[in-house]
Amino acid sequence: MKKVYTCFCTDIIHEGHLHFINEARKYGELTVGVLADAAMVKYNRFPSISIDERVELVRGIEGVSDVIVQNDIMYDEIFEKLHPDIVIHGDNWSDPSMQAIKNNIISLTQKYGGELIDIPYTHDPKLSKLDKQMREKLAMPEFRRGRLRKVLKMMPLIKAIEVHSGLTGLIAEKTMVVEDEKIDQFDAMWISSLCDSTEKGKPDIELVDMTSRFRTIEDVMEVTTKPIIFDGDTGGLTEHFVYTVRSLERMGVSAVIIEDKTGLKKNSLFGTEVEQTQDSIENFSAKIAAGKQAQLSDDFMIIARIESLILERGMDDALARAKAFTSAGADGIMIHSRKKDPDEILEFCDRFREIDPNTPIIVVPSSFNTITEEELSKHGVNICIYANQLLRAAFPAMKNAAESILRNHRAAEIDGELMPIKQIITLIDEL
Ligand code: SPV
Ligand code: MG
Repeated sequence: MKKVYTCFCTDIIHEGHLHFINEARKYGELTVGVLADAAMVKYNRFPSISIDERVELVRGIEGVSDVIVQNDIMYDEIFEKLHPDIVIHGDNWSDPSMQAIKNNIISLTQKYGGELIDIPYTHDPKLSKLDKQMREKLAMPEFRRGRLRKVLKMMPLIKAIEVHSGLTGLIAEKTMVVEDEKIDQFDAMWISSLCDSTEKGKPDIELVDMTSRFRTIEDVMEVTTKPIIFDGDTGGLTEHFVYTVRSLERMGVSAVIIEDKTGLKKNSLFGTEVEQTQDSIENFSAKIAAGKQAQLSDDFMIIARIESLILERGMDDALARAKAFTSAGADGIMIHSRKKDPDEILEFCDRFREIDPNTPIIVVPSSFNTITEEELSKHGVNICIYANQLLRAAFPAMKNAAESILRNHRAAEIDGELMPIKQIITLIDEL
């Protein structure tokens, strides 16, 4: 009997899978690998049931001799441990991530022996609908809300990118790169007050009201499934913040970050160049506690953002606040800096980790942008937010296109720099 191996990355078993198993078992004794949680997330297939449940689901299928957990989307560990004679895969090799998997399997068969056999995918509208419904489930508020806490448990570092519209949401949702045989993508989205305001041509001073900010959330939510972290600015008055918490929870937002400033908030990247007032530890702690008291689900997170380094009040003040805000119930601490050098951020992280090994640390490396995710993770950072890059990328490109049309009195000259209409419309899913 030949040793046959295939990997499953699904939460439901339908006729297509059963057909696939039936074909695969014809080649020999079939072991099915079930892709582990973290690998599924990196591959943009968020599991809606646990790994144990997925293993049981596959174990129950007739014709499956053994079930194991496959820890990585690439097959190195499988070939080292199992030495399969045949690896069976669907014939859906078209996108770059699939190509990378195919190359990986082929190079392993050259090293260890064995062969790769494709089985054609079943193209049945009924089955495609089932797959689509599974994806839609991930977009439901109840499910999406808890997704941030889940990924925090699965992965050492979560990468979030700024989104301010349905289109930027789609970029955060779908962008995937393959490098050094590793597939990577963003884990979460950040709805920045700076970008939400700038997109509307308004200053970042809590001028764009909550109704409008919620509309942005809805636009993003309608077309994506990834968890949303909302920039709640100061949270406003405590009496208002409690309502904001309830609304965000109801919509399916995973977390709100509020900063310890008061009065007319200005963007932190202005630092001490403009007048900004830091809230007292007592007031801000009371705001956090009131928010935690108001929230109805266990999933939702209220994260306290500390502005002591921005306002040059010193490291000890930042640490004292971090301690107080976690005691008041904050589910995470965001520490911000506008220095180019990451030293003060790293010092904060190291010292905070000495007193608190668990509370998630969130950073926004806009100014200290040379530090890598790996270095941040070594210092205990759990969430890295790329807070404004999509907007900053779009603005000069749009301005350039507008200037080119004005200068040339036609659009032909700029066309080569623009995405073809056909490509941009394929980004948009139709129901
Ligand atoms: C935002 O993106 O709106 C932020 C981060 O709050 S920063 O602009 O760096 O203050
Ligand atoms: Mg902001």
